[in-house]
Amino acid sequence: MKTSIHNLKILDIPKIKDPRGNIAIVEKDVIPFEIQRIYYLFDVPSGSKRGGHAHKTLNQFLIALSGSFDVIVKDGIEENRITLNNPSKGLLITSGIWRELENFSSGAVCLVVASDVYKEEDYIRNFKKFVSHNK
Ligand code: T46
Repeated sequence: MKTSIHNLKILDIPKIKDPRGNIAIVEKDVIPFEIQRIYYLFDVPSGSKRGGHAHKTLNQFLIALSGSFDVIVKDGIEENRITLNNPSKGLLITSGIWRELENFSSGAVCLVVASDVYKEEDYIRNFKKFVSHNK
């Protein structure tokens, strides 16, 4: 089935406000997949770009734990730029979507919750191949 950028969602992460500092909680009901891996991007130099690929089956949930960055999503027909800058919201990117991450602020941390362990064979790192794969 063809995946569209219109299927992507920003999800609210339940949070408890507290004068001592807020707490946001990602329990299994927040994310519509079983969590198999968590990783994070940090110390990203100014002007650096990450991503530049799609996944065949992997679903991911991206949170700007600190600072901000832009996620450009493409489905082969349309594209959209989403700025993540709120640690109590996350972007759900389903499989079959090309993503590029850029415009990282100083101190930005991108937490990624993933539906599977790392598998290089799940990546499509060539945009032309992605477009034909997604047709
Ligand atoms: C994504 C964006 C948001 C591993 O060995 N295990 C891992 O779990 C990951 C994520 C990466 N790696 C290795 C593979 C490469 O040798 O770490 C190196 C850098 O990976 P990559 O160039 O794919 O990093 P990004 O930041 O471009 O992409 C990553 C994820 O790979 C990708 O799924 O959506 O973050």
